[in-house]
Amino acid sequence: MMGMTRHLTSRTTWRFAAALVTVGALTVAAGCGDDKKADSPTETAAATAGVQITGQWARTSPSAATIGAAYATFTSTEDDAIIGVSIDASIAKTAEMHEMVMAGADSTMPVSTNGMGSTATTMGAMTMQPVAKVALPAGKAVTFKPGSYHFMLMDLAKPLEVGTTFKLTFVFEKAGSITVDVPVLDEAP
Ligand SMILES: [Cu+2]
Repeated sequence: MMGMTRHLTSRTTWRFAAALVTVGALTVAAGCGDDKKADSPTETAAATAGVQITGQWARTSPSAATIGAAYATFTSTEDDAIIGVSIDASIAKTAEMHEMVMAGADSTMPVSTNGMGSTATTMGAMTMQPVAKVALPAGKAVTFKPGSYHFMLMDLAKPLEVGTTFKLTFVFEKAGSITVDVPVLDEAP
């Protein structure tokens, strides 16, 4: 116990003014051309309770399109599940949760190849179907992305234009409803 030596420590107090370090977030990403297709988000969820939603975006829609698609990554602190999605009628009539599945060879559903994570699937043999529930295991990031789970925006009120945003509400089994602003982009962020 050295409680009597306070005066010594005061002499060795050093102040480093402006020890402010701005860390450029621009790590030179390994953007080089190895066949890296999986663009998996590496962000981890903060230690807050509930579900964290990151990287949400919607693909711009051609003016003739009546459906749109939106994507996001969900990370829950506890075992949860996403059980619904809703959208304002000023954007689209309804929103649905979809998954891509292998379908019969007669499928003519056009599938965007943009961001497809898998190289082994035959594009023409995949189609999508509504899904009622997607599990969110605790601590595991679940990404909705082109070629996988996605949110389908049915009967768009107007085309989704790059630079705009709209609100999308996700419903979780435990975490309840969470509404986020979804930017419209050309490509995945
Ligand atoms: Cu779909």
